[in-house]
Amino acid sequence: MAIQYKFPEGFWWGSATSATQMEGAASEGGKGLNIWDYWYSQEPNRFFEGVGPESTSDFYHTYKQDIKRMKEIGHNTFRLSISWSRFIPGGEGEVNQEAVTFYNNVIDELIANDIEPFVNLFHFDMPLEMQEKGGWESREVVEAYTTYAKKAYEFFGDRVKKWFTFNEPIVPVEGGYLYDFHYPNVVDAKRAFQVAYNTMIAHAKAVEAFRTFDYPDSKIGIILNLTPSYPRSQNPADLKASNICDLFFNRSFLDPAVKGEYPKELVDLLEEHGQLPEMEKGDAQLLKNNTVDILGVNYYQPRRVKAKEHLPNPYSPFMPDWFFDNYEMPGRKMNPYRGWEIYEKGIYDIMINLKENYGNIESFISENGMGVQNEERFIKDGRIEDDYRIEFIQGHLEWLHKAIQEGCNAKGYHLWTFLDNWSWMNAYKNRYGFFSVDLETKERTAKKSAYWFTEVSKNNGF
Ligand code: BGP
Repeated sequence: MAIQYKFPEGFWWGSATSATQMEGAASEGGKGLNIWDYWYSQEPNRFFEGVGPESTSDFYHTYKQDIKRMKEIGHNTFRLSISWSRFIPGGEGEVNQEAVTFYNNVIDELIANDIEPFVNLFHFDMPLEMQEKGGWESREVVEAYTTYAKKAYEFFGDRVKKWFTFNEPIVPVEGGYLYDFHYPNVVDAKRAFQVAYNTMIAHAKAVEAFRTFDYPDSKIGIILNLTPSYPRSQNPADLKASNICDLFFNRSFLDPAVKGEYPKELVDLLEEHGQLPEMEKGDAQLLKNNTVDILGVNYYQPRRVKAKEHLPNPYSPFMPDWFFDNYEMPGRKMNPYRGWEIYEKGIYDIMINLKENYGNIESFISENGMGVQNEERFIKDGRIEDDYRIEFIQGHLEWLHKAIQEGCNAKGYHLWTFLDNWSWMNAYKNRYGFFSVDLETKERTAKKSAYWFTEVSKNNGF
């Protein structure tokens, strides 16, 4: 078949996952507790069907065979995260030798299979002791994270050439401090902004530390979930709502990470409402000096917004949502399981924005995917026929291809995710993998999309 969408030479084909969601072995190998282990022990009912993070997809024990599977379906790159509480139980102090052995084995096995490891340092999984010290509200924790990052570079930096400080740093802000879907389940915008700000400081310090190492062909970046804010209409009130949304949910991390400074409009808005976080002398310079080399873009769904229908209750806690309402566009295409709109062109709009407003920074799609419930319905002859997922990936790749044709600096595409994995409060509700996982036996079976992806990677297009 003729290839209609050919990608640039050396395009990164692969997938992404995170430690807590995939490794399992939560109380093995000397791992300390993180906030997920703890929260689950306190409130198991808040997790879909009461399934917690203790064994997830068992990658800790099966990494060898799993990496072989990655190779078979055409991965040339793969993103994992290091579990801070596994590597340094408690978050500070001694490095855990069993963790060093595990991550060394994974990294070496990937490289032996010609799969470049992309390593992320923080994917929502704060060590419990660090949370008890105040989590990202505390500068002490920022320092501990910086030390952890240095240790990771020291132990693995000779082989890992792509590093990421954080995955979607805004999600713990939203989940933990605004909307009650991550521990510590606080609802307090002022604290949320402090968490967001200190996370950025931790990020910049980790970038700064990275550059003291002599790894000349390595890069460091951050992974952000960039969700375009589409206004309902061109009415100035709708435009204003979408602009504020963009400031809160995209530019709050994108601008400091890539440009080294916060948008003035955002700072002014927070100041006007008495919500500015505490800053320290030297922070602005730190951010300015430590912008990223590379940006990972996670994209699942667009955000559609409109001007508020009603004035916010002045007695309610301050929220970003004081400035906009979500807009349910009639006829929008939905993934009903996850409740997310599917809008493939969003990927193109993000890339054009990076090209036009962010110096066309080197980037890649670091997550994109479709979570579907009860996929067993689609089993035919022993395999899940996930044509909907193929269609989803293809639709997004077509727009990514167009962006690249127009000069965007996008280097790859990673699916979320390789194996069905544990999705936080949703546990195993929605499945995202190229491979399904039987939760009883942990047996893996390739879905139709895995075979399709093998061809795409082999042909460098479709
Ligand atoms: C991203 C996260 C992942 C993953 C994915 C799917 O936001 O980086 O950790 O979970 O979303 O979302 P969910 O698991 O909520 O369905």
